[in-house]
Amino acid sequence: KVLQLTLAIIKPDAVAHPLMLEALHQKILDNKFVIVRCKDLVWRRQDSEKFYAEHSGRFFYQRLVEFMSSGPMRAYVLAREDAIRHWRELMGPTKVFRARYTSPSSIRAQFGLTDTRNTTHGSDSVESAQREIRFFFADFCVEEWMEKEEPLFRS
Ligand code: YYY
Ligand code: MG
Repeated sequence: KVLQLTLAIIKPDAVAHPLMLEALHQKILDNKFVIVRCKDLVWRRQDSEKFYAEHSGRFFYQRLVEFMSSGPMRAYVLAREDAIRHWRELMGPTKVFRARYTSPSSIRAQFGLTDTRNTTHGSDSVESAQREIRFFFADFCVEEWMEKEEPLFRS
């Protein structure tokens, strides 16, 4: 099976809590994701605005943008078979109370504080994964990784 790449973020609420950060990092490893790239960073407000441009105008945009540039976060490029779907499944629904009701063992159900401070991000399509990986890791070339490194993981 061919590996797929996704972009995952551990958001500032979770990075601020050392045990939460540790637990989430471990969850990535426990779920058979390969960590292809990983870095800690802080967004300026304009980075936050650009990344979430698709939501500009929504009622939650300002609080989202403010929160995402409020402190350190951790970004990952993760590889797995069906990585995009698996990571989003692991995160659970966007809204924390819905997550607690419908997917009680998901990350957002277990660690999320509010609909904004919901611990993690995951790309939602192949196209957004491409764009988001480039957003964080400008020098990372998806096509090159697929050609040169992905085959190393095949059995
Ligand atoms: O992809 P996902 O993160 O699950 O949700 P989106 O609908 O793309 O929203 C992005 C981001 O916006 C969400 O993770 C938190 C924030 N947000 C919010 O603060 N309040 C809402 N009611 C909905 C989304
Ligand atoms: Mg989204």
